[in-house]
Amino acid sequence: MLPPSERDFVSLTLSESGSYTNGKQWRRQSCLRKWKQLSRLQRSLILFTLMLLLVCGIVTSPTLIAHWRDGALGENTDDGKQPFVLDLKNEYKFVLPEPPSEKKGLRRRGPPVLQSRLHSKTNASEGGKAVVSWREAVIDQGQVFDTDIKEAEIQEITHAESRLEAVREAFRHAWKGYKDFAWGHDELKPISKSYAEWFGLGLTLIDALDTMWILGLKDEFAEAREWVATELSFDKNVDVNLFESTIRILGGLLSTYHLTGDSVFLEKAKDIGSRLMPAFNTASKIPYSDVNIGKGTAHSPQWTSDSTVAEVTSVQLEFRELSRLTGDPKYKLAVMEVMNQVHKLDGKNDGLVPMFINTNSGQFTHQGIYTLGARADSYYEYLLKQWIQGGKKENDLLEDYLQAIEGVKKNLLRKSNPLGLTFVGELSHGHLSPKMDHLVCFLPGTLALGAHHSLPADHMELAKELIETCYQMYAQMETGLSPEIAYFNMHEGSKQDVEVKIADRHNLLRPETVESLFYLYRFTKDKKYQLWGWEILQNFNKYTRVSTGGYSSINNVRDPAYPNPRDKMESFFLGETLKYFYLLFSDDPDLISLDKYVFNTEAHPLPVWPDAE
Ligand code: DMJ
Repeated sequence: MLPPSERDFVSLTLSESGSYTNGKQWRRQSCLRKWKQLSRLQRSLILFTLMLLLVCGIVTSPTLIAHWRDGALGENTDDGKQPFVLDLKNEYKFVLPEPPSEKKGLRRRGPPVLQSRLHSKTNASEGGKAVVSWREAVIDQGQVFDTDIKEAEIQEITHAESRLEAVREAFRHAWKGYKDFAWGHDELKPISKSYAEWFGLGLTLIDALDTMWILGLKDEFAEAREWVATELSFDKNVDVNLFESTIRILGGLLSTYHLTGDSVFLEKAKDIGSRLMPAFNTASKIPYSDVNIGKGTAHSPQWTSDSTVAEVTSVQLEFRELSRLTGDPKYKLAVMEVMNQVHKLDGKNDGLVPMFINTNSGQFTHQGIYTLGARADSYYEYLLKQWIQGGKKENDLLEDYLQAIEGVKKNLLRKSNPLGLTFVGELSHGHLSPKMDHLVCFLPGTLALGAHHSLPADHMELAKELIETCYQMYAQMETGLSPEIAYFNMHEGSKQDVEVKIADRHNLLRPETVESLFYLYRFTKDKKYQLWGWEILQNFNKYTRVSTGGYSSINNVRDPAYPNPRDKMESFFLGETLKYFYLLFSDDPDLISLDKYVFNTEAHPLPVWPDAE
């Protein structure tokens, strides 16, 4: 089989203009002659009948009416950018999913609260003499406006339900690929119909557990639970990355335990948690990056004794929670020691941290570069979230968070040209680079979460500006999907705000923008955030969906004719991206209430401690 880059694609455009054959021309002339031979009355009768048929056809056509309704709601997101893409070798192809049908709108399959809302609305409507027709449209038999349910409201609920169903459908499709070709392994390779192993611990399956629960996919959840109970073993001679295994595996197991109450997940969480602890046995107490969970040994990468700042400061939510559940303080003490040290360290710039920290000296290294992107991102996120998790009492965490946001405002914010988008650049030895990783798009959501928890209102204003920028990182690309890294134009007269270097044109199905859209929608109820998310979901379906199951990262967001699949579905697509889509399209504020849960950086909800209030 050829590698993806060598496969051929052609674009087919269906043209309406076509040349007639001689036979067709002859038939046209003969019809014209016959028409002229008819009397005036006969011609009028025929024309009248044709008109009548046309009018009846329009009135009774549900598709056309639905299309008009969509247009009136301004929801027609078909941008017409994508030609039909056909794979000549027929080995794989991207196919469009069936659009969620409006007719299916009133089916009752959503999460509990949404279901009851649908139910009560429909009942209210029945009380007002309305009936549900064979097409499930609500028909009012009395006066049109004498019930408490309006057609527009039904449309809106139907709309929401069909978007939720579209996410469930996307999940099922991704899961099918994982199940068929990668079951029990770390990641699906959907193009080659195989799998990739990272830690050999069923990473995608564990990352996806709580998503299945939240989406209400009971059958899928049951078979995954069975695998965890009977097949998952951490007694393996394997090196795992402390941060990645904490946020995906420990976080995933803990949150699934909380959602389900099933002790299988807690036992597995305790097992992996204790096996990761050797990472903290360093001279400085700043953990190593890697642990062998079978041997109980830990080490830095071969080429350095440094760890990444984001990694050592983004395992706290999970280990703190493990201490609370087990009653054993050793987990919390280890991770809080890291926070206490980083709190006191020299080398910060207005609260902004460098990207590396040494496991021997406990000092920052490679100083002078400050970013909210890779290697620093979740340090900021976890300052705020630990403060919320612990009941808003740990003042050092809050102080560091507030100072860092002031540091961002003072040192990293700039405006682009021509649209004047606010972006977060990187500071490199005093020089501002207009470079913004997609990873930075977690920030609008985090800022909005802080504002919700009574931090300064201007954090919310900044969040709104930044989410617009993150959306434009998608909208200004030919596929409507964001690159991994964007550069913003700042010069007067620029044609487009976002520029992309050739090496940065890939998209890994990352969640950050969808995550922030979810927070912004939850707190503002501004429908434009749902609309933007809907657009992005459709573009994932257009350009990254693999017909035989699964979704694939792509190499080129600038080429809709050949986005060039990378043959990898990252576990966070199921753990985070699809979960945040679902929560974004839900109008139920109690579906993982942001007053009761904090999401870890892999989208696994952990409880705000009940006794912390
Ligand atoms: C995830 O593993 C986490 O969100 C992490 O914080 C950043 N990288 C990926 C998703 O992009």
